[in-house]
Amino acid sequence: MVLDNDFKQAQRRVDELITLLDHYSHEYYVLDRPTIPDSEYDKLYQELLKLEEMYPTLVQQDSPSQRVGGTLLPGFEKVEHDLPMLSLDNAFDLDGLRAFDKRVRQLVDGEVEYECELKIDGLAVSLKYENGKLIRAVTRGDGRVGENVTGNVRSIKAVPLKLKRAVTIEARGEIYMPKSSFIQLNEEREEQGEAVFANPRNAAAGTLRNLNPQVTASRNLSVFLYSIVQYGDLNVETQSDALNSLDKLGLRTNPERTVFQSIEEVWTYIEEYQNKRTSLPYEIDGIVIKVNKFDNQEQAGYTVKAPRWAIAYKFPAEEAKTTVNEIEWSVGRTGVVTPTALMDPVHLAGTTVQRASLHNVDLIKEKDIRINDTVFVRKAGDIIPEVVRVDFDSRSKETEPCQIPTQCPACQSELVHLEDEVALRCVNPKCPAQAKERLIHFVSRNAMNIDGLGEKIIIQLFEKQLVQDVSDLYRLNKEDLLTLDKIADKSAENLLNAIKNSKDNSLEKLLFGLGIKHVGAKAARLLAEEYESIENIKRASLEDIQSIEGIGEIIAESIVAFFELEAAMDLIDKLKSFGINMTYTGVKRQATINTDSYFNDKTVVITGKLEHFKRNDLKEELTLLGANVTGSISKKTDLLIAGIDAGSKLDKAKELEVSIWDEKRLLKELSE
Ligand code: 3B8
Repeated sequence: MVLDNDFKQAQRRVDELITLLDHYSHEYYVLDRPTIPDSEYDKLYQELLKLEEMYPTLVQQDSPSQRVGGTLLPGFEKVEHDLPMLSLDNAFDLDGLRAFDKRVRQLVDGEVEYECELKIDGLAVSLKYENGKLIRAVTRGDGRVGENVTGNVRSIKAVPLKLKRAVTIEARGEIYMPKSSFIQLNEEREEQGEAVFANPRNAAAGTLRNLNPQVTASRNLSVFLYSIVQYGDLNVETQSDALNSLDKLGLRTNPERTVFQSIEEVWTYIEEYQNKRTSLPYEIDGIVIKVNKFDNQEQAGYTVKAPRWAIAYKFPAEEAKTTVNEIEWSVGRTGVVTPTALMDPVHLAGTTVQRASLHNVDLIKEKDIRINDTVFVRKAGDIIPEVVRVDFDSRSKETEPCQIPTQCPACQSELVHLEDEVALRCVNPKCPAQAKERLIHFVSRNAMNIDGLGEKIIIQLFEKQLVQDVSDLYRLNKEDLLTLDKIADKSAENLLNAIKNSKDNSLEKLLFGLGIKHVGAKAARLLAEEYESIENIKRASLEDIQSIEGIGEIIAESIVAFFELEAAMDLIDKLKSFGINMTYTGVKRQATINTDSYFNDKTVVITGKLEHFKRNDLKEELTLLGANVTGSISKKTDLLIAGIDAGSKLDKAKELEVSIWDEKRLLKELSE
């Protein structure tokens, strides 16, 4: 068969594009050192998509376009590891390390060298490459048999689908979620009425073991490889050689590694990283110490469970002990009932902690948390308080397992477990707690942004039956407001004004404010930009909505379901009758960068916990004002925005004399 010229040309270009894209994505995701702007990358990527669309036979298995298979996996296939995935023995102090060192020296001839690595707190996986191509990714499982998660791992951009050389190897490493992605993910989930993850490790596990690879693709997982178990033709003699070879093949390794000649030197490394721990962008739970030379590793050998040539030093956790006084059950906007432990206040890593979400019933049962228990708390992602475990030794005999409610704490209707959700839900559409939460959400900053209408006022309005649903806000008059605590003439007028002004908001604020399940601020904006009016959204088909870049099946289904609800349509009609704008009045994103703003061309870093903003939204807002928002402080940084518990970035900013603003200052500047 004679191939026509166009095809041959396309074929060459596709190869070229894949090589280029792989190269840039390696720089971006593996080396953290991009050399071209994202827009340029996207241009090349779009060109590839177009060619692949024109010539479907040119779609290669390892093309960057094939990272996300859209299909749902039918559970995970069990796979037996060629070589078992062992775990590591632990040491908890210098004595434990000295004992390890002594044993190693008894087993090994000659001098011993130790290679030290950070112990990443994620999930172990094994990656198999055949002739340079990723063919299989398997979790550790029980060490002998793991789960085939290839589909999901293929969507992690830090995992190359193709190595720089056509080798056949098996590499192992740790998949993790960066701290900032974890915090952002939880903020988004909370906003969308979904259950949040307890810590980055759980979030990574939930993401990797999600049956929809698109979900995995949409969350920011990454990987560090730490060993090779099948070497192919690689010629390596030490652990440090092995890691360097992984680098050369394009596999991501952690750079914070060092080789030492004695266990005393190893201890200085441990102390150093114990101090640096909170400033790293990912969670570590210790240091792994490995005999560096492979012939020495062989001499040391293995137990059935673990190598004798390595040990994990576990950091003493930054934990505090306190007592659980009460478990509070609260009902969210979407009816999810969430338990929170109320505890004696205790000082932990810079703040006082007295509440910690217990997330769901399964977690309470699993950890067997009871009222009056002494518990250990820590901060997940360095910010979010988490109950780690119960101190069973100090449990008194009188405690009883925590009572799980069967009725809604607000409306007493029967609670349910929907499908395979872990969440306990109140499904009463008239539940007052949900109505209250919906109101609070409706007036919040990213929704209708009604200034001055805080939670306390909403609760009063609701309890005095002045408002039932969000449309009633627009019915309020001055006399109504004057019946509330601490509201005088002037503040009543201000409130009425703020309510009135909110009628002119652009569609995306209303859409977000309606609290449609899974529709966060970002999805609302995409919908508003695409359809421009609520009528158009109502008319749109599932396929149509789903075709919007950034909106998946789950969101699309939820939107369609919402607009089919009679109650939803009634509410929208009521809002319309009060003159609430239902069209998009914003300017499409690209055009809105404001070059007059203070932030234009400034390099800005955001750190710590923010009270007034969702981190992601703030980032977007500043970007629209022309700022370049980055993750780490350097000489190029113009401004640090420091929330609560700002930590090491704040120190570094001070050191480099970077301007530092707190949220108050930022709010002031933004309102000007
Ligand atoms: C042998 C070597 C298990 C591990 C290992 O960052 C073995 O090396 C292991 F049987 O679990 N979490 C690391 C990490 C974990 C392991 C490792 N190295 N850096 C980690």
